[in-house]
Amino acid sequence: MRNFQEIYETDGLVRAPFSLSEALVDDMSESLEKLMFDNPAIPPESLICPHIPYGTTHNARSARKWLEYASNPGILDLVESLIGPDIILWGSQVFCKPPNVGKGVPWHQDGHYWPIKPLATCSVWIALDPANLDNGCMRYIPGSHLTAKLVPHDGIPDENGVLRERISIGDLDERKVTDNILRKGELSLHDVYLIHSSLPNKSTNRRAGFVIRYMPSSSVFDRVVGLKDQRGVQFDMSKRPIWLLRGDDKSKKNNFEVGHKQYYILSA
Ligand SMILES: O=C(O)CCC(=O)C(=O)O
Repeated sequence: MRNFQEIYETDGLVRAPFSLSEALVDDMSESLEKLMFDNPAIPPESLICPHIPYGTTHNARSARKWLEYASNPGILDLVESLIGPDIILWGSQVFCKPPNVGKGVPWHQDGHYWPIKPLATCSVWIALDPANLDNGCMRYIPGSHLTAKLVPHDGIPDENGVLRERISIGDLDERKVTDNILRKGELSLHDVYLIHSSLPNKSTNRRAGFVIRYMPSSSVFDRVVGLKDQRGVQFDMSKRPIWLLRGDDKSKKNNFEVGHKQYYILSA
């Protein structure tokens, strides 16, 4: 039997050995209702960076609670066991697919979009609702991260899609597609090179996931790349604040001041 770390290493995605408490997930769900209410113009599948409790150029108007969720010690212990003790929080997103109309997410590798050098991130996907075949759970290709290479992504004609680019179908081995079915409160962790996607929500049940992105501090969040090489990303990441949640900045090149003070706090 493979252990937690071995599954992450070989498959690129592993389910956590525990669920979050009902009280915490209920609190997150309540925060999600408020987040959607406060951001009526943002599609609920693309609520970017609620963990940043200031208004930035692109993140959803949010509350400090999301930063607390992202700093949860139990979650950080899991992440530490996969990427080591020096952990930087640099991103998050709520992918909430409303019943019947929730959009799918095209096949992609997260790293295609991100200005991190060398490329490294562990994403924690928390199920705020059950995620299953009916409501568009995440799907992935086990082992697709192992080459540690980005495959080509093409532009998508649909301006309103969740992403602007997707992996060319010819580059996919669809026979290996695996569904990441999770109960409410369960969480999975995936690698930056993993090829994954999700289908639209055609069911009558909502499917919401809160994803938190952590990188080892041996990598650098490169704001110059963030500005000039945006690929399919709709916004500028050059002023995004990042947080060193555990350990030291091993690269000694990360900037933990940019983006933290120049914005006012919207709600406590
Ligand atoms: O929640 C989804 O359907 C997609 C999530 C995703 O692409 C990600 O977490 O990187």
